[in-house]
Parts: sequence; C-alpha cells; structure tokens
Amino acid sequence: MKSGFVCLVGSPNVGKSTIVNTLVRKKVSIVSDKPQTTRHRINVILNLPDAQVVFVDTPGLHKPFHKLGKYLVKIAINSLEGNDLLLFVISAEGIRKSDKIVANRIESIDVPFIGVVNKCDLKREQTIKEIENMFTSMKGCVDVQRLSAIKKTGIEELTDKILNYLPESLAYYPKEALTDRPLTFMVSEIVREKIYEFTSQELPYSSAVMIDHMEETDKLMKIWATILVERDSQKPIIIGKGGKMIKKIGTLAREDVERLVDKHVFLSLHVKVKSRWTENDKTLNELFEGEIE
Ligand SMILES: Nc1nc2c(ncn2[C@@H]2O[C@H](COP(=O)(O)OP(=O)(O)O)[C@@H](O)[C@H]2O)c(=O)[nH]1
Ligand SMILES: [Mg+2]
Repeated sequence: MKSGFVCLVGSPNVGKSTIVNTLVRKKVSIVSDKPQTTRHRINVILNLPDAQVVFVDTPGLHKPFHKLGKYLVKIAINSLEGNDLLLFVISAEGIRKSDKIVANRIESIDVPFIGVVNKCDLKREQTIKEIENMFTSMKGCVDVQRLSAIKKTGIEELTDKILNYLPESLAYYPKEALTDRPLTFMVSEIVREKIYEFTSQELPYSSAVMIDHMEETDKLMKIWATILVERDSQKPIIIGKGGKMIKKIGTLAREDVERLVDKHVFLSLHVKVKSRWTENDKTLNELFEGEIE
C-alpha cells in the first residue's frame, strides 16, 4: 500500500482547490473566482484500492496587505514542509510575479515537486511551453503535467504520476474519510463560499462564519451559524432586500451540506457586526486555531 501527503502550492486563483476537488471527484474544498477564497489548510483524501493520497490544499502564497492576509501566507508556508510531494500549480494564463516568489520558496525546501500547468483549456500553447520550461529548470522538479481541472483533462495522468512518488506506507486516515476537518468546519466553509459567490468588492474579505451550535438526529441535522462582518453598512448587504440575500446564501449552503452529510439539514444564519475583526488577533486566533505556530 502506498500512502502520503501531497501539498498544492501556487499563487491565488490558479485553480488549486478546483484541482483537489477534481482529483477526489467530490466537492470538498471551496472555490470562487475571487483570490484568497481558501483561508485554511484542509486535507482532502483520495482513497484508491492500493493507495491513499492526502491532498493538502492551502491558501495561495501572496503579498499580505492586512493581518488576515499575513495569517493566510503563514498557513501556506507552514504547510510546505513535511510533505512527500508538492504540486506547484501555475495558470496557463501566464507566469506572474507571485509565481516566481512561490518558485523561490519551493527551491528553498527539500521536497520534490510536479509542475502543473492548469487552465490548459485556455489554449495558450506558447505560454504553456514557457511555464513547463520554468518548471524543468527548477531544483526539485520531478515531472510536469498539463491540466484542465474544469474540463477534467490530464487528471488520470497526474494521479498516476503522483503515485510514483508516494512511499510504501499504511493509510493515515480511515478508508471512508474524505477530509481531516470536522463537519463544523465544512459547514462554515460552505456558507463562506456562497458569500464569496453572491457578494462583491470587499465584503467577502470582511466576512467570516462561525458555527454556534449543531444538533444531530438520525434524519436531521440542525445548525446555527453566525456570519461576522466588519461594519454596520455591510450587514444590510448580507441580509438583502426583505432578507432575500441571506435566504439565498442559506438555501444553497443547506443544499451543499445535505449532499455532504446525506441527510436533511436545517440551517439558521444570523449576521453580526464585529468591527475590524480582520485585524483582531483574538478573533483570528479563534478562526485559525491549530493552524498557526
Ligand atoms: N478556465 C479554467 N478555469 C479554471 C480551471 N480551474 C479553476 N478555474 C477557475 O479559477 C478560479 C479559481 O479557482 P480556485 O480553485 O478557487 O483557485 P485557488 O485559489 O488556486 O484555489 C475559479 O473561478 C475556477 O472556476 C481550469 O482548468 N480552467
Ligand atoms: Mg483555493
């Protein structure tokens, strides 16, 4: 049996979380078109007949512009070492300055990596070749792979290549496990994904979701959660006209949670203003408990 940890690294928005979901064929890590959607490290588990691959999805590495951003970069950096393999992901849209910063990080540690060019459906042959050349010239590069996580091309080839670099080892998690995270975490992430989807500008970055209480019976799961925002003016946006927005967020989040837990879900959301929580160490420590050294 082969088993090991494979960490996805790259700039924000290159498609890391989408790749993880495609690799395990289930939506576990949240995705949006806005950078810095992934705030936490999450282990997403692929169980194969003779192997267990633990994918570590991280927030992207980027230049932090507020305290929350600094926490995200710390989580991404802390996640690099101690893996059996890295997947260094760059988008076929082109090499950005932040990709070069990531490259330096990767070369400074002693873990092999597969260079992944994602979004190849955009068909930028010249750029794709440039990215592949950059990968193969780097220290630690063991292979390259072209991918479209959206169109699901290159996924099987990538899985096979990954298995080549995993050590013989017993499984780290039970066979039926999909993630290392508790359900409370998954639910708050799903609600956050809907906020990212339906609100714009600074609102996604000003909000966080905390689970207040959960009750479970055989047929029903009841969840009460609070959406934190930073300013009074943001509360009516999340609630929407006549409560329309919060209803939409709640309904779609409930449906996703139902798919995840396979039972009926009751989800109650309420909104609370907590001024400048993105700069507040106490709140940040609570949100990122166990993820920051
Ligand atoms: N065209 C295209 N878009 C993609 C692909 N993979 C991801 N995306 C989009 O890129 C955006 C960022 O994806 P996400 O997985 O959240 O990126 P992350 O920040 O690196 O985790 C989303 O809008 C995705 O739908 C792909 O293969 N092709
Ligand atoms: Mg992500």
